[in-house]
Amino acid sequence: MTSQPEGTAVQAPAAVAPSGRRGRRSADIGTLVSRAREGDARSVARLISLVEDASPLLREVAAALAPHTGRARVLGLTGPPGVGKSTTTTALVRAFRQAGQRVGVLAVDPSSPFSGGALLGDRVRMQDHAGDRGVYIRSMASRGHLGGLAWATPQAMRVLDAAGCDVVLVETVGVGQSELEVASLADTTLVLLAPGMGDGIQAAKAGILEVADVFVVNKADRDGADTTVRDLRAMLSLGGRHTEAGAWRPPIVKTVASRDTDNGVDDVLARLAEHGEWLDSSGEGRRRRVERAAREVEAIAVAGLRERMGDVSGSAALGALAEQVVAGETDPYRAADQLIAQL
Ligand SMILES: Nc1nc2c(ncn2[C@@H]2O[C@H](COP(=O)(O)OP(=O)(O)OP(=O)(O)O)[C@@H](O)[C@H]2O)c(=O)[nH]1
Ligand SMILES: [Mg+2]
Repeated sequence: MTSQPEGTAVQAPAAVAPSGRRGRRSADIGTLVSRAREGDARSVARLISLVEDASPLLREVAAALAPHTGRARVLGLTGPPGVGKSTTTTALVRAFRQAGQRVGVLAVDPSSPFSGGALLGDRVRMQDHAGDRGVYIRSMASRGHLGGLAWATPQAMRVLDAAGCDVVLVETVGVGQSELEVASLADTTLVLLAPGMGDGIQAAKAGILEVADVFVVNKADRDGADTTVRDLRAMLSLGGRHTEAGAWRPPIVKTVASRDTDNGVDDVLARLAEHGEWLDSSGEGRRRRVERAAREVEAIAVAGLRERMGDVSGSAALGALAEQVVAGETDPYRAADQLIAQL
């Protein structure tokens, strides 16, 4: 979630549906949500499209979803390009399915034309062909505005949550800001690194050390995996949030996600389960969710204020206040207060 929304998508939450056909549309949204809750993939897809396209019906969608949300566990996966996020996601989906869980996947790819999300979709849809309705996969397209994407992702998560997913996996390419965003969306954040990726360790230094709940050193079939693990351990021992008393100490797991068996994914699942228990027992899980909601409300409110401020710029009221400032009758601060009071 970005705190600086921009572009058309983020203005949409403040938009109000045209009143004329509201009744009929509300009924449609209610039907869509009911069908999505029954596991109808097409209804889930339509709801996500509505939120992704920042449809004017967003408010109705959000209101209809709200009573059915709050159950899903959100797992964020982030890390440098090519580290194996999609492969790991696929392996995790398989494991969660084997455990009887319903899984939603959002592949958030703000830039790459070689979307790992698309690849992943193809791979897991093979299971869909076998009749598995327990997996829903969606690639979130950027449509050119990052802020919009960051904003649309929590809405899409909510759709999957309401649709009965036990687990929602969110894959984001770690390109700086985005891994912090994914961390703010997730209950548990997995940071993936691979041997020989100097970049990965640099990125870790730059901040993902703080956001990681579980480190995954993938491509452990390659030389240097143990060195990467050692480097990470050394860095973690230097201090930070996780060294405080009672804090969660992020474990490091080695994986070979591209292998079907003996790939370390069971270890990842075990660490995820432990982290889930810690989130519950420490109260941190609740705290994260409240924080997440607060940021979301804030972003929508700020977007709404900006939209209203947009109406103000060039208005007669602003013109009159500007005249008073020029004439020395008031100062810009008082004028701004008056303007805000008029909103
Ligand atoms: N040797 C080896 N290759 C792997 C492993 N995991 C993934 N790969 C390969 O690494 C490449 C990139 O994997 P992806 O899962 O697409 O990586 P990603 O992090 O999702 O990539 P982006 O979404 O483009 O950032 C693919 O060719 C995978 O087959 C592994 O454990 N060992
Ligand atoms: Mg990918």
